[in-house]
Amino acid sequence: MSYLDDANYIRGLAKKNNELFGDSLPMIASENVLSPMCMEMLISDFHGRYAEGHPGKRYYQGCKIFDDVETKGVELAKKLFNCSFANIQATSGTVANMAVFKALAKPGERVTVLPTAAGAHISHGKIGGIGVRGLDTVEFPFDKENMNLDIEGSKKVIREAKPKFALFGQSVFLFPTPLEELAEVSHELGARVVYDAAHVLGLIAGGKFQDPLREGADVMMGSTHKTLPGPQGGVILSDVKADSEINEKFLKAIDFAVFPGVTSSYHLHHCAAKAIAFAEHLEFGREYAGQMVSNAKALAQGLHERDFNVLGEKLGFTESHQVVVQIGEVGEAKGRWAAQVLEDAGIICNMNMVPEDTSALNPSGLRLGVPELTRMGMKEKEMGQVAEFYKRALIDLEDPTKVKEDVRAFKQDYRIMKFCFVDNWDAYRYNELF
Ligand code: DSN
Repeated sequence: MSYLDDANYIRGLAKKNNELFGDSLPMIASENVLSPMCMEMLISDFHGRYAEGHPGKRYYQGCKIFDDVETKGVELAKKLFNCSFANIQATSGTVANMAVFKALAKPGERVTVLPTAAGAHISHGKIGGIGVRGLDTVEFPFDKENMNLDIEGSKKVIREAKPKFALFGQSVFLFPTPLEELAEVSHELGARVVYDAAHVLGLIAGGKFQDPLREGADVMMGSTHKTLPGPQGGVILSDVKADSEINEKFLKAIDFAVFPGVTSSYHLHHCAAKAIAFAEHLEFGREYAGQMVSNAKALAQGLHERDFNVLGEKLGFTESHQVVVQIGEVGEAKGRWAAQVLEDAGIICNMNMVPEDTSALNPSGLRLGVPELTRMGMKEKEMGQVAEFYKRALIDLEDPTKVKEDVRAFKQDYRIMKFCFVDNWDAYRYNELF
């Protein structure tokens, strides 16, 4: 008996999935598509190898060539973020967060965080990484009208909580964090300032959001596969210089928390692809980041003009790659319904909590992201057409299968990846691999 049919079944599903996303409008804000040069690293021999430690100091033999890869990756990361410390080993954004939580606080110690309904990542909460590390949390107040932290309220929280670290950064992230003021208060109390840049890493690197390492963050974590469109993985960055015993200890603690703390071997093929993604972003990131922000603004405006309740109106809807739409009233919890109708219409996004929601599983919002559409060549003009598809599906309640046909036809003109060194994504993804 052979299981070849099962193996081919999985290959067939992967092909179908490629076609599904190729024909749809993928608008999950945390997702992106991988450049051919990065993808090549994922199927290289690095995939099957082990390395533990740091370049030149390995537990395993056979790492000499990979040492050069990691050394170059770290050098490119430091250049991209204009900083003095980079660790590119974390296998995901959450793993990077876990390492920093482990390095900076012991179980039972107190930290300040944003609530999930205000857009904090799941790892910032008791049910996620913060809870796994056993940390005690006090939440910052959030201002829905400004879609940002309530600055005075947050200062008060920091002063009263006296946290080991103050954690900033969101997964629903429309506007830059007022970091300078809050970092000042944190530092006065001896708390470290931690900024989770998972979503906005590529915007920061492209100079189009905020610059946390210059605004007071001691350490910044990020995902390498969202607005910074590399392989799935994490990175930890800091501009703290090892110029005192305390700072040296701080940086060493971060490295030590990554390995042996939360990784053993750490996906060498992903590290190689991260290095290429950093090089591509150094080359194209400024233009790509600028276009993502312009596209998100254009999409928000297009939706607003079509009578959607787009949050953040007072400040121009968004300064990032995201748009948040509330469907109906908070109590109606229509986010799930809307996300399903959109999927039926060929638009893939996710339901999301808005600040007053109490249930993550029955929220009233949608979070929309433009990183992938931008990477596939769409600009402001196309965002108007995209907004019109939303209107047809959710306001006109047109038959979703009809909308889906039109989405598919529309998408055929956007099959060449931009902002990367080799742009034959179509050939690579659809023909060469299958
Ligand atoms: N949960 C992901 C997001 O979509 O924001 C990040 O890990």
